[in-house]
Amino acid sequence: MKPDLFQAPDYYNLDDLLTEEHKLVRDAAREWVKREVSPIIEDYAQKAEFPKQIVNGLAEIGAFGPYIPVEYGGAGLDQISYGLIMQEIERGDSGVRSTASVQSSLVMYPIWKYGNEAQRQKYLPKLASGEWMGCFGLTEPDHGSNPAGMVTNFKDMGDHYLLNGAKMWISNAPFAQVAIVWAKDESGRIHGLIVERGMPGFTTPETHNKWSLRASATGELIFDNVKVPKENLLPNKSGLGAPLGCLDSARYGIAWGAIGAAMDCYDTALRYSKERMQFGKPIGQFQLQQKKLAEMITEITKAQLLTWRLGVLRNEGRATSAQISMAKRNNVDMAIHIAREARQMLGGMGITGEYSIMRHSMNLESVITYEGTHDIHLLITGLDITGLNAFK
Ligand code: TGC
Ligand code: FAD
Repeated sequence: MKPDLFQAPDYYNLDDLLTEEHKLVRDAAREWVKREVSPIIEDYAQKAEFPKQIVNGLAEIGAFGPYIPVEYGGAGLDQISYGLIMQEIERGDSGVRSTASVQSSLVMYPIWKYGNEAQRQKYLPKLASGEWMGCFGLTEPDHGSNPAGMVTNFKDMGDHYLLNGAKMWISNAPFAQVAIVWAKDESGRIHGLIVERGMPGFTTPETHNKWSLRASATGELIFDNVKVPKENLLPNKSGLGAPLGCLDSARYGIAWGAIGAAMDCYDTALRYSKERMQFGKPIGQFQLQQKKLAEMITEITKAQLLTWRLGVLRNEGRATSAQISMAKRNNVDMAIHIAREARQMLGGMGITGEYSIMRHSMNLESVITYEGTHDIHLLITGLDITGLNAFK
């Protein structure tokens, strides 16, 4: 792979909107990605393997629980710092950002928000340091966009719960020590359970042959009469709103992350357009190529503004789920279009692993599907503005 020459675009001087702390956090993540992710990631994506050696580094840059309080091992940062870390990591690879998103927003967040003090003390510091990795089981083979229909269930056996069912498409599943599993009780109410690797009847077969997110490990969670201790139930929230609340946090991180992938594709195509000569000129001198680049930087700038504003609203506790949906949908769509255009600008070189663009493009096919598909987020916006529910 070519050396990482990334220079972040900031067409509207958005750095002026960031605090010194934001810039320090972002720059540390950016340097770490250049040093530890860029040199190895293409190889791991080609091998379809998660680079486990980067887990400690992810913990050191605060990627595991950026906004979780310091007393639980988190970094105690604000929402914009969290977003900037996700942006920088996804600039390297969406699969690495996935690992961090799941750990932070889908495992640490529910333990912090819906768990009791003993659960927080037991799990959060180990998850923040990367000693333990976690995964989040909501999707099932027959229930993806409609998690309310889930069939995974648990029965109260007096001194423990008995868990049965299966989850599919679960990031980090093949190596996670801890799984946050969403399952129905005997009355059909959804609860979160903390399931640990090693509990008899719990297996995590890996999903192979993905063309997307290859450097992230994906798997199933299978529960065959798993005895879950009663103290592993998350006591402070139940119902579908509990997992959806975690998704708000993860979708917000993805909105920032997608900007990172788009910035990397734009920056690569811009540099290539000045170096690649055809018909005696750099290709960047042709109007058609300039149109592509001009539209890319315009869309990136709009997404940066949308997302920064969303971060401010989240810091103030005012961001709505529908606003988060809009940013996730817009930014991933923006990034996938930029990846496709940038890939074309590199001609044949664009399909190789010499450059990051094709990997970003393939990765974004997962990002546009997980955490709510492109169409589901459109319908969430539709519901919000009309008051009419397309899901019912
Ligand atoms: P609905 O009746 O609308 O809502 C049920 C309850 O949930 C509440 N709620 C929310 N709460 C918090 N945050 C949100 N975003 C919420 N959205 C809804 C709602 O108020 C209600 O509460 P209550 O108290 O009245 O019961 O639910 P619905 O069944 O009609 O479904 C709505 C829909 C389709 C929007 C929802 O099911 C949805 O978002 N579906 C998409 C599923 C999804 O995003 N799955 C993601 C799986 S995890 C994943 O992909 C991880 S990828 C990780 C990685 O590698 O990065
Ligand atoms: P379906 O729900 O079957 O949707 C198929 C198509 O129908 C989509 O285009 C969808 O938009 C459309 N559709 C569905 N309902 C409607 C409707 N009402 N109106 C209009 N169109 C509709 N899940 C987890 O729980 N944890 C994870 O860690 C996780 N990681 C993932 C990692 C990867 C690499 C991938 C690919 C997925 C992951 N997922 C995870 C699952 C992901 O959240 C689901 O794939 C996603 O929610 C969509 O569900 P589905 O694949 O079953 O598609």
